[in-house]
Amino acid sequence: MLQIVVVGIGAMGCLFAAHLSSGAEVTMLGHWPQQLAALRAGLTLITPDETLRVNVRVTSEPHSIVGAQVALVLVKSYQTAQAAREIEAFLDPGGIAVTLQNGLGNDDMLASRLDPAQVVLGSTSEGASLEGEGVVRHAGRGDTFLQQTAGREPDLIGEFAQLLRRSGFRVQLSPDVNTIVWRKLAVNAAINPLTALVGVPNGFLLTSGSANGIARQAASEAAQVARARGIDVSPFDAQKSAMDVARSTASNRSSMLQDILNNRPTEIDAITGAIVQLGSESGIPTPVNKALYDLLTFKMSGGNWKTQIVDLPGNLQRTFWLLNQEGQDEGL
Ligand code: KPL
Repeated sequence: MLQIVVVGIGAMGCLFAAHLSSGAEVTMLGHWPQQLAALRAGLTLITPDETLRVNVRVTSEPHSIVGAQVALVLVKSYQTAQAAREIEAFLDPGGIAVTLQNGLGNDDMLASRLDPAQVVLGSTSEGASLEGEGVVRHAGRGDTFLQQTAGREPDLIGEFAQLLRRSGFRVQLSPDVNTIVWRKLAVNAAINPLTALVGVPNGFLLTSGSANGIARQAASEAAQVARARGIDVSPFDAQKSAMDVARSTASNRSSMLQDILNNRPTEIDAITGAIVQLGSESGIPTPVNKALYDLLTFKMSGGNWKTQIVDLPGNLQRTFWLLNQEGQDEGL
């Protein structure tokens, strides 16, 4: 049996650990005391068809883990540096670290501590939310992609992909996961900071004219930055995907909004911040992502984002004032 360590004990970590534990030796690694205590008593998985109780091994001590062939990284992007240090302590020399996280740069951060050949870029559109400590709801089925690397022996990625499939996930090996990561990044850039800023569910992007325009522009800028870097993301498709996801998750609170509501850090740097930075390096203007970045980081530092609208470029001020107006009726 494969020895798998799921790094991260949030919703996505719980979802993957619950499914994988039927066919592998799974250990969950994390540092959130209440969640660790709840998971030690058992993990509850709620799907549309059934509610399952699963026993998983849980630890907060990376040095206690021996013989891990796969580290499945599902921490938030701002925790990746710490995760990389921990994985370095326990991963087998022939093992792999698979990242299915949001945002850019997670694979590079893992590769800065591990052998880069051990790092596998992945992406997933599975949806999960925590209903309470130790209780995860499988909110929506999605696709999972793993980077296919030719000539790797033994083919641990292929074996892990098979295990994921047997555990109920839709998995494809792809030679170009980076493009898939960028396409998802464009969707996250459109939905997450805006919903977190105004405090609204994802469907607000479809009902508010100003939010719709801002979201489309954020997705389009991300696509233009991708293209400038030789990655095949069409601005039209990026906008369409963002709107499709907003529709299919209309009543959901985005992960970034949940982070704000729970006073946790957000993934703004690995999503919007990365687009702004790479845009500036590639000579692609990203004014809407920059505005979202500035306003949300101001809000995260405890400020009132509405007071910052006057500092935006002239053409964006009206749009964000309207956003503020339209958000008043919908705010959570
Ligand atoms: O992935 C998401 C998130 O909340 O992080 C989306 C797709 C935006 C759904 O809410």
